Amino acid sequence: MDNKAIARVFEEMADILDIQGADFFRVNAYRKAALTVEGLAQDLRKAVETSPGSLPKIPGIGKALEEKIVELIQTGKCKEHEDLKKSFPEGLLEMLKLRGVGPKKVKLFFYNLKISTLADLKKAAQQQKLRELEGMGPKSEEDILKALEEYAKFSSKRHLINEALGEAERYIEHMKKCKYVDKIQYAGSLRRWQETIGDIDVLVTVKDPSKSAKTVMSHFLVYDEVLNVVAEGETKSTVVLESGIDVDLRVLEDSEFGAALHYFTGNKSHNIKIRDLAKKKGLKISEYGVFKGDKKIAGKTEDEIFESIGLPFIIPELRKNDGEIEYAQKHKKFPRFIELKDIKGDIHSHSTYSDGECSIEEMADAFIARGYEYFAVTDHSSVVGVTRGMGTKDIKKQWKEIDKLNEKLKGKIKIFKGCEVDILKDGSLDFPDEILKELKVVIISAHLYARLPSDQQTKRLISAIENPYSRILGHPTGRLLNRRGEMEFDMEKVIDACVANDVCLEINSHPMRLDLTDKYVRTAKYKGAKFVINTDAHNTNNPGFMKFGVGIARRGWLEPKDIVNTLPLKKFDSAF
Ligand code: DGT
Ligand code: CA
Ligand code: CA
Ligand code: ZN
Repeated sequence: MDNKAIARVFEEMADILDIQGADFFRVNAYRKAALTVEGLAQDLRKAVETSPGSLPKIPGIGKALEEKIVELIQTGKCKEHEDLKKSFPEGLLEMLKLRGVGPKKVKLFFYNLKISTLADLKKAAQQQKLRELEGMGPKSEEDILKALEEYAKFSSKRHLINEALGEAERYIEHMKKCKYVDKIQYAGSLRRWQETIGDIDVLVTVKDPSKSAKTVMSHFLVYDEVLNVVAEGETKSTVVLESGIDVDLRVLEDSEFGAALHYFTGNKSHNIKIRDLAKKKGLKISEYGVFKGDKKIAGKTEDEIFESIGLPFIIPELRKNDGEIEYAQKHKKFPRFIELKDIKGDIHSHSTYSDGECSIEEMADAFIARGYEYFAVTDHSSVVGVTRGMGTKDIKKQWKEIDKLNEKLKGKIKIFKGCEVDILKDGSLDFPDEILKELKVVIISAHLYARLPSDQQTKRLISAIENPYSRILGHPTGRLLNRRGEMEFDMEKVIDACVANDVCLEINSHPMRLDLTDKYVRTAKYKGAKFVINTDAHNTNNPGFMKFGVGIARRGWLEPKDIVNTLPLKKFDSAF
């Protein structure tokens, strides 16, 4: 069991305990342990193998958790986890994914009506049994049916990009241990940084193909995490990993690597257009190379492929056949698009003042480690979840802590005061002006009332955008990938209102959100909008999500100048 699998076990224990009503500290201890383990650079499995039964000292992991980690590594299981699972139907964890359903409701349904699957829940709602329960009524019963419908519609077999990327990187790591592997690269939707991934495509070249292609292929099949071999061939195989993700591997000749990389990066529609363009020039493009008659004129690198048909290199993120090829033909050169290194700070983050898992100081350390010059603490206002949001008293207490930390961390990082303030039903904000005016970063977000009619939703959002204290529209569509669709509203009008009121649009980098998505980003850019790319970090690992938001921004053709948090500290402080 590797670090990631251990973290998954702890996370599941936290969810189960949460539903069972264990106290916050116990639940959070597991959540934090999951985080810590996942974030460790060192492979715990190896540590236990070298000195059986013991672990190196890990900050934040006490004796009891340490024993569980050793147990997990040595036996693949841990008794407490198994006991928790025994006492607990699996379907309950899935229920947490429904809109408006948290541990409290899961508990209510389970202990009163023995509802333990989504199917049970649907039946009970249809039979109007839910409305009898405490705190429920016909309206909330109706909401559950809608949430179930939504979940059925949006849950899919596509994988979130962070999961797919993690799997791909670990697999490639494994492949590199085979000494015959030369070049290796993932292609497909993952290389294009698409927000969800169907399967992982990996391309590999082999040093001495006639002798060693077979060895490379068998090395691919013996990977620890392979659950099933779906297809096995000399140059192409497909496996399913334990996480449920499929991986396609292709073994190539070095002379065709560029052509194959271009072909398997796609997308299909881009490929077809490129092929047609080549045809017009009397060339033929395939996954093996570019050919003039029988003569191969390019194939080894992707640069060569583009060059052979008279185009500049097109970054994978743009390859969607929505204008990139025409642009390349016309301008012969692309602007320099945003890169991760351009980001100077993250201005949407949470701490234990609301639903974050870590203290402000712990978060500060995580942002310092990324080399940022600043970040903003933007905990929730009180409407969300009621018990976990901040009231006026809390936020004033938080300011004092931020002031102290800014003293302490002087020269290392600057912390800005902020808030992710809820947009109320009528478009007003969930904090009074006397609070808002003290804040540098006011993110306005709609978490509730996602189902208002489109007209009303548009009005609501615009009226919040027009509030003079609003600076950023947070995760604008409210979608959750594989779970919930977008709120319905007139996007063009909302973008126009943002431009008119100098409110930035957020690209929320959380892999479950990736909101705004690229097509709206591009629309907004041409309307003159400004953007921020944030991670909405709720713990010290989440700042690592930034690259996914940057991927979306690149897919939306953004340059550094379009994005406010590329500004260095001084400029940001004076300009924002
Ligand atoms: P995914 O896996 O659904 O997230 O999306 P992709 O884009 O990774 O698609 P996948 O894995 O089916 O195929 C990888 C690439 O191979 C795809 O982006 C383009 C190329 N490709 C696949 N099938 C065709 C095809 O029929 N024609 C052309 N021109 N290219 C194809
Ligand atoms: Ca794919
Ligand atoms: Ca594929
Ligand atoms: Zn939010």
